[in-house]
Amino acid sequence: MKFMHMSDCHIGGWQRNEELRDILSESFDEAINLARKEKVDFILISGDIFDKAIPDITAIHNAVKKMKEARDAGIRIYVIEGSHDFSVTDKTMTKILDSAGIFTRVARQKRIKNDEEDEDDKLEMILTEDCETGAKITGISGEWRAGEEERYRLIDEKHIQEKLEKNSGFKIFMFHSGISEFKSKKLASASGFMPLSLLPKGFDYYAGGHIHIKSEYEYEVPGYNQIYYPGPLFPMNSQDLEEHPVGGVYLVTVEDDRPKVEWKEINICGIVSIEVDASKKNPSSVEKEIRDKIEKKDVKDKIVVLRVEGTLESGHRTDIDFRGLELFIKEKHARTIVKREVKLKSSVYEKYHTDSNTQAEIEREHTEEFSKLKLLNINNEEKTRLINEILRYLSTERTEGETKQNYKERIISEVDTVLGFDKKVEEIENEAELS
Ligand SMILES: [Mn+2]
Repeated sequence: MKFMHMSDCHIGGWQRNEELRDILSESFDEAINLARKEKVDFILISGDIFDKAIPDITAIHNAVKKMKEARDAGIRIYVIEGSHDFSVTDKTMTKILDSAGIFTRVARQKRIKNDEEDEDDKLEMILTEDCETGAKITGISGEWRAGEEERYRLIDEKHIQEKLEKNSGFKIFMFHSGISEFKSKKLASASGFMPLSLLPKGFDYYAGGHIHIKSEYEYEVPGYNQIYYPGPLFPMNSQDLEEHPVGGVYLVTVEDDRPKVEWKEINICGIVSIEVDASKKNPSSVEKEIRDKIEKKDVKDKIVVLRVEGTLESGHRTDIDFRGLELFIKEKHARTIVKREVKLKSSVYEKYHTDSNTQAEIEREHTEEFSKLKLLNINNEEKTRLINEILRYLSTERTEGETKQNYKERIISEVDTVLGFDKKVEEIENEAELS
């Protein structure tokens, strides 16, 4: 038996850069081609297949065409959702593709009502059996800001252990969460981590997603055997483009229920880094230095990551003609350019300044600020969570063909669910009926 494990494809991501969006698509194609070449029995995708619950149509089209090819070649595809393609209202593209038979969602649980007072309901994990290899697969999808942790706490541990003992075959647990015990310094500010003890024990392979750095934990923790995170197929932010430029997948061969795990790179496009220290310089000398550095490098068909840092001696950072530099790099036939301003400051007055580099960091900075406001009778942590979730739903775009009215209703209903208003309304209606 042989399978491929991939994760965090983020198809449709890099929305503001068409070239990078295409490279994402090409990486996915390449991974599926490799699965076919290696004649794997099935493919596991551990969440964040898509960058959004309802992604861009072109991106879906390419990915579905490719997955259909794999299906026609007899390769089964098993998925869970990640924090990106998850939706509280369950209105997701993954649900549609599951119904269409392109792939199978395996994060299936049955809620068992607990009649005892003060005791929570339990979740029974449902195993999906691969028809040809007899492998048993289950898992838990990632939710926004580690919302899945609650689900893990409800797992009926006794039930799953009995099930694992009763069933033969290779057993796989798919998940989309970080593990606090494995959290590195670099990921200190990242969210979506939970204690290892919440992961049910006894599976032969733990197919992880969510962590955008390839990580492996083999036989390090008793009871968990192999925990693997392949990371994304292609870096998803400018920092990772420089620091973790090459993505990939795991190929797992199973003999006598023991997995042999092999790493395969998916490398579509080379990356050239150009760094310039702007300290004690003016905008035009910074520009000249960048041009000189580009001249000396072969950037043809490559992604150019341009990193500028430091405080300018004079002038404003917006005086650096990045647009002109972009055209200059394109003339050299680079595939695309990604600009990284690391702590790039002007010495002159600026209206607004932040040291944060990424959208996520800026959002976090503001969320912290806003969560201090005394608005609702809830704690700061809960406020932060709510702000983040609402921000996320408000940032979803209108899908093609969706009327303004439908779009408005969808957003309102999603935000209602996040705030728990829908349940409140239901309660009030029920009470009204009773009285
Ligand atoms: Mn991801």
